[in-house]
Amino acid sequence: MATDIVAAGVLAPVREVDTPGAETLELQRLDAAHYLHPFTDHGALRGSGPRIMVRGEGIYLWDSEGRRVIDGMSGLWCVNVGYGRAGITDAVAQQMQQLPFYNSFFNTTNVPAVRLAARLAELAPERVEHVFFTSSGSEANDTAVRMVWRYWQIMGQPRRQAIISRRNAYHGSTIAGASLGGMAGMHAQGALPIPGFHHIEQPHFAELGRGMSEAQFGLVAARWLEEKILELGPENVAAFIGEPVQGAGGVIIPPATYWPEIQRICDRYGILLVSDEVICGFGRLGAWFGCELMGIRPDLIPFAKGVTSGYVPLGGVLVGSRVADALIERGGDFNHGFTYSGHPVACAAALENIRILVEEKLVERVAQETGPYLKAAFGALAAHPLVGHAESLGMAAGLNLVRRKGATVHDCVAFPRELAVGMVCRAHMFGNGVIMRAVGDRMIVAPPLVMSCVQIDEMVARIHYCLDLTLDDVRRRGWLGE
Ligand code: PXG
Repeated sequence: MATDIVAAGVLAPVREVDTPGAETLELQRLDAAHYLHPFTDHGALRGSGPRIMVRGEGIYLWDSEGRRVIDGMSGLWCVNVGYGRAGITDAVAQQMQQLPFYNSFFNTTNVPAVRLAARLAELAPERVEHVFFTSSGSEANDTAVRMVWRYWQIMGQPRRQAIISRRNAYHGSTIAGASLGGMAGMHAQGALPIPGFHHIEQPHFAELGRGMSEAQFGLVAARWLEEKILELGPENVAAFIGEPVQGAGGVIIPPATYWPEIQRICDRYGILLVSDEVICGFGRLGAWFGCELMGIRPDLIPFAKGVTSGYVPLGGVLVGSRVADALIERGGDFNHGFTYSGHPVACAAALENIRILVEEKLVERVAQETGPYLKAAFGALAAHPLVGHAESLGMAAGLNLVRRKGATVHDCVAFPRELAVGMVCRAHMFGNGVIMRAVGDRMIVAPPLVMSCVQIDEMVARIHYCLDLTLDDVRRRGWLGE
């Protein structure tokens, strides 16, 4: 089967490189000697040597050995308009020449920051008219936390400090971001979460919904929030934060009943709702913001990544009228900000990026054309013997590698965790022209929004081919338990 796809010409063969060239080897040596990578086992990386990406165009990347690969992860959930956009590089170059930097403290501002703030207010949901800029998603979430606490002080309820999040959420790597996040591996490496951050279970139907319909499970999962609020005392609870669809946690798409019930519970207890749109924002799910699809009205919307398609770092928090009115009319000084808040070059990149998203109707295209196409093509991978289930929303998709398939998602038999089958699969993908992320044994993609239906076919064919290679591999290793 695997070789048939290659033979049929669906897949261009990927050039194998046995011995990297001298420059690649030199860069790998320097990398091992000096560069500490994010979220990386440095000892292991030293053994394998990193792949060096040197060029991008559209949905493709090229490494230092000239091998082409489909960037199934949009850089890291961010290159929404694809690589090689001259409009963004021109906008950035022009702004650098005109005014590379000035701060927004002390009664000053700059043109791109003002224009971007106004543009974001147009794109944001109703009653969201203000924005606070940062340079990353982590800083955006730190800012959201500080705003939440300040809001309740202004409102005369300073005891409201507890923030509720979810297990397996990802909200960044700063102290507040990692505390908000529900990643056990991060918490285990320090005194995290810091006090005041609480976690409930995630709305993960395949993992936790046995014996229920999806709709029932959505309500049950949302009510874990209510239980936690009552346990902490509503008078102590400040906010709930969640990603509309959990990204780094594995593209976990909650049942349709989940978010409306979360909104009802937040309303009932007066709690602020924060929709972390660092991944879901700027078209990823087929809407400008994921909250629009989930039927919620968040008070704060942290964003980053897709706002500039990653060309230049930029993040921020969209601030709804409830919090903005309190901060502006009653708050006085808000003692928070970053040197690079409203960086003119980053804001210029964002303005051009948004112009491209609008001009090429990329958000509508994901909603109406490529998102549904990916859903059908990627969903069909569920027929593969190694795949338990596969789902997607917009341009974010995930499938589960299983030892044995079952009649329902709850009857599939998982591989023992320690076999790390996802990493085996990821290596096949990486070696065969497509970048996929492995989250345990869940394989995920979030390709650039410019990916066409023909390119979706190419990506899915490669994924299928690599699933075949992975199946052969795990069978050879005796891991199927047959
Ligand atoms: N919130 C969400 C929902 C994110 O996905 C952040 C906040 C933090 O953003 P910064 O810009 O500070 O990184 C993120 C980041 C992965 C992966 O492996 C995902 C992210 C970052 C690194 C790795 O999927 N998301």
